[in-house]
Amino acid sequence: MSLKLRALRIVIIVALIAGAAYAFRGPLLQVFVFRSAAPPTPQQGIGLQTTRASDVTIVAQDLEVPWALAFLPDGALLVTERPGRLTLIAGDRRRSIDVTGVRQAGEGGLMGLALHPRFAENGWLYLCLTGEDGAGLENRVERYLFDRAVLGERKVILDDIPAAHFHNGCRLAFGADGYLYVTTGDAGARDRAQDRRSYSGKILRVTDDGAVADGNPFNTAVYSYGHRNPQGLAWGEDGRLWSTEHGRSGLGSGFDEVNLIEAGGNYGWPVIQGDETQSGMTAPFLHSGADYTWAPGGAAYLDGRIFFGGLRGAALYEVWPLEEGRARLRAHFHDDFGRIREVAAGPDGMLYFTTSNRDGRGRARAGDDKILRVSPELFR
Ligand SMILES: [Ca+2]
Repeated sequence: MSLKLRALRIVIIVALIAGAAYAFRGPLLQVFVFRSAAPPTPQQGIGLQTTRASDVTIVAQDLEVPWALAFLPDGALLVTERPGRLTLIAGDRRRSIDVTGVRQAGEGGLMGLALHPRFAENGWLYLCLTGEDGAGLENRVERYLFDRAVLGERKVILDDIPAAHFHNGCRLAFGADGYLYVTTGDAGARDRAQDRRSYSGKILRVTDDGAVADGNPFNTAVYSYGHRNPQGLAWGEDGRLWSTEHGRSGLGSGFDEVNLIEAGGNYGWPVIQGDETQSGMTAPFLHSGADYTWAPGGAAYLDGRIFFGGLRGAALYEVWPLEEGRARLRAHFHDDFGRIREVAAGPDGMLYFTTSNRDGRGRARAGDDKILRVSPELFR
């Protein structure tokens, strides 16, 4: 081969590689983010999106900011809609219940939903919502008797949780220990996240009627602190608790977090973020980096992986924890459905997730908002 031809071939190959790198710069940037300073090694490979939007089934549509999902023993689906509706979906049938006292304000409104571990016997359903007391907005956790699609016997089990137009937390989930875990945001007053007497910027752990859980680290409802706006809770099969949390916002976005939650842990907000460390504070297991924003919503654990919704990131994220505190991160359906908020593992082994394009920050598409279902087999 002549020298000229060989040079031409090298130029073409270099141009192709540069073109491909440019075309995939987004996915490459977001597919792998590592907690440690160690760069990704080639052995870990690069996992691009493997799934297609056509693999997804629409379970329900024309909802308004579906925030949390729960599965009833009879197979029906319950969803909170942020303006203040609890909606029951059973096949093609749908019934909405207006929840009294909800005040939708900014990111606040009707949010968290959980069923008691013995729901089949006691019918107890829990909601986390923004309401008003004499002093203004508050977030509170309420328990109801849910019977034949009616909400009865309302009991407020936690109240006076600071609320604001932003950062309300409000995810509810029961642990295997039988206690109810409640996330709270800093409600715009960042320093309160470090104040262990405040309910702002915390993960709380209480009994099924709102009393302090036995063994809590500070003999209060506080389980962990130093949080900004935790939005997802999911336990692994090893019992470890994972939580997704929004990092700094505004002009300097990024530093969204996936945390491994331990009793008494201080997760650093607003003192440390990203890879920063400080004695007595726990850095995130995984973060999005300084320049990328997931805006993580709900989380679910399935088959050894943590899935969570990305609002600004407009993706279904999958975290695969590896040895030595490292993790592999993949983004599925990037931009296919817009903003993704809640993610839940169904009793059928399928993964359910919701769009959030009607929350004032997205562009509503036909049928929004939706509940979608996908088989986790697609991600293998
Ligand atoms: Ca943190």
